[in-house]
Amino acid sequence: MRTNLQITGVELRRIAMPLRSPFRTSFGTETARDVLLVRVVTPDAQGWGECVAMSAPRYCSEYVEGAADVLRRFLVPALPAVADAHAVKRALKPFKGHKMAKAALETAVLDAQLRAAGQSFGSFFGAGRDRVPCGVSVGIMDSVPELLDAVGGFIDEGYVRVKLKIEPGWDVAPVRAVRERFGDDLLLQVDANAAYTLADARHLARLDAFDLLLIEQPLADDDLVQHAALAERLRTPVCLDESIESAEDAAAAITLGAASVINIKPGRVGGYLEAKAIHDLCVAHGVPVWCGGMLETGIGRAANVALAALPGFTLPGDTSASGRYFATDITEPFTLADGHLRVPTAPGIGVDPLPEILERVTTAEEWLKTRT
Ligand code: NPQ
Ligand code: MG
Repeated sequence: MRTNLQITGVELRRIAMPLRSPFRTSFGTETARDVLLVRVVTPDAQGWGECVAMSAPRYCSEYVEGAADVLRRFLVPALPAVADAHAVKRALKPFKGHKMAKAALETAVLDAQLRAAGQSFGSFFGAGRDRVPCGVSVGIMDSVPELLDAVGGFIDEGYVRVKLKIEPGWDVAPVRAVRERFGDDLLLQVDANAAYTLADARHLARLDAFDLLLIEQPLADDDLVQHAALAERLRTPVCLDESIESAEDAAAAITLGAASVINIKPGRVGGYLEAKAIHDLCVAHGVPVWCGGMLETGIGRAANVALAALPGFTLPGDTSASGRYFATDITEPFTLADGHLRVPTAPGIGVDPLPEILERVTTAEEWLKTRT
């Protein structure tokens, strides 16, 4: 495979994508997705990366303007003139944090590299399947009847697993209602986005009655030790999302007993190479993983679906269809067939933005020169 990619320039593009309905979590309500796209240009191919940071630092410390700033000021200037994705990862390592900004740049380089070599993401990472089963993440609602309507609609669409967003005051009752309405066979899990403390352990143990697949990120991001203590007091398996920003974090969580399941989001951990390393570590330790979602456009979704096809991804992910979030995606939409999404097979991420739609949603463009 060709690994000598001459990077001649990088484009940062901001796009505004209205959400089909507001998405409420324990950290806030979103009505639109503010996305930063990175396009890497080389003589052989161009490549795309999607930065999954949100406009405000509520899910984690990163935010879109901050990601654009660190890319422009530090990360893009640090790119080697000739590189592949592994060399880019090494070149970005001296800069602390900013995993989502790094992931977008590394992914764009990997996409260009694989397009030049004629290899798909799935083939490069060792995907073992040509389609992946999909779950759906359901936001906090104003009432239980509203929630039951939403969940029923997603089940009718074919989603094979339902994840309910929870927070103090919206946990046991909605979970009980969904179980009662849709039965014990529904694959059901919850995500607290760090909304509880260890003082809530007794309350959270009430969820044990509902046979959930897992409870995701109940406590604060940096509370590995307290997650381990909580796990001792719950029958429901504890899954970590926000707490895991690297393979080292995953190793620590497993060693401490803080996570019996891990949600892998390539953006959160600095890219697909690190995501693959976490997958491999978890397979070695017998820890199941699944692919999270950050309301990606088709660009980010394509790569996530390829990752989710790796053998260690034994639980359905949040890799929902484009239509879960957007009336119009910037690529050909990902659609559910029998609860599954097809893994792209074309080179690189395997999809391209549709030029007219991309232009229509673009709010800003910026061209960054690189070393040559
Ligand atoms: C999670 N995602 O697993 C996240 C968090 C999340 C699919 O539940 C705009 C952009 C709104 C990104 C809301 C899902 C968001 C977002 C929630 C990410 O924790
Ligand atoms: Mg989560």
